[in-house]
Amino acid sequence: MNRIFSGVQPTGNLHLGNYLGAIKNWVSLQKDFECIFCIVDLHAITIKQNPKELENNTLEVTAAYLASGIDPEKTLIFNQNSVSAHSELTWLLSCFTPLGWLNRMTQFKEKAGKKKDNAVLGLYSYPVLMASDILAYKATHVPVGEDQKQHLELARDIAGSFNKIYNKEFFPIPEPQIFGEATRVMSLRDGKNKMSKSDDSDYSRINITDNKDLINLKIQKAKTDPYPLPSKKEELENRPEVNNLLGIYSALKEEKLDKILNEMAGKEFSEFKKILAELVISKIEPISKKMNDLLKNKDYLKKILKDGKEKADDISSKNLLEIKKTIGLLII
Ligand code: AQP
Repeated sequence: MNRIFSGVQPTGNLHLGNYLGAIKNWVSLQKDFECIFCIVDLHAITIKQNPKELENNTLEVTAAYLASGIDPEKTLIFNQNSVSAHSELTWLLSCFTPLGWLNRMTQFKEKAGKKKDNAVLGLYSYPVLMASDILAYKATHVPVGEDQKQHLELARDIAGSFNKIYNKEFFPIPEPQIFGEATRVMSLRDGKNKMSKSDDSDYSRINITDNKDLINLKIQKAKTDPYPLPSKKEELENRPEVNNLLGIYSALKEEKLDKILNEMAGKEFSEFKKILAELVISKIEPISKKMNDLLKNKDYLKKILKDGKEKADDISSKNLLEIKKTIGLLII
């Protein structure tokens, strides 16, 4: 049986990268797969969070899921901390994860920066929590943006190693699903850095909650270069900002980049940016309006999370029990 697991951290500033790299793809996957989409609040606290904001951001991501088209009738939506199997399994799997594997993780190196000794243990073991999220449900597929590929590989290694130690196909080896023309949406200010929630410049990203005027302004101000738009993919190689804007356009339009290049070749950026801004607004504005409506009824959002939690608890607690028995832990 195929089962999908993925999540978004409730760390504020949900952006176009999160939408194109993750949420938009999830909406289509619901048709063919059993899906579990989590709001990964335990991952969020690996970086210092303001308690009130964390709570609000959790509801905001829930609203963004629903407003984008995730259907709670078909799909499980819940917040990670409410299902204890995630934390419990993290301890168990951390006993199967060599430090050498974790030492290779580039996200830890980037986020801990030069002050590695001050970084918290949770930031270091973040990928084990991510492996637990997936393996607690024996998920077979994990749709993510490019940036999470390395963490997913670690989850595959942990699953494989556990299976080998106990000589059984206990965990399916989860497959990454990386879709579309915008698997890595880059900053609007610097095409070499990914669009990110934590970038100090708000002009580096399009937030899902940005209004029409702000989206327009951010796209007009987006970094480009003095040359017209090219006609071939190869000509994009040394033009990361142009590549990024065309990738965003192509992903939102749901058309191949080659087709977009054909249409746009030779245009000036002033003209392309207008067309791009219109498209972004037409896709993002309805989501942000719906989100605002949903956020007026927090009890409804909490009810969705509670229903999801109950079903998620049911699946994950059974798997956790099996894992404990496999390891030889005495269950009283
Ligand atoms: N720029 C991106 N392009 C494509 N996909 C992206 N994702 C994130 N950024 C991009 C995908 O969004 C999903 C949820 O991500 P997350 O909430 O775990 O956050 P993150 O990856 O930590 O996002 P940020 O914005 O990069 O946060 P900071 O600034 O804190 O590092 C994932 O599937 C991710 O691949």
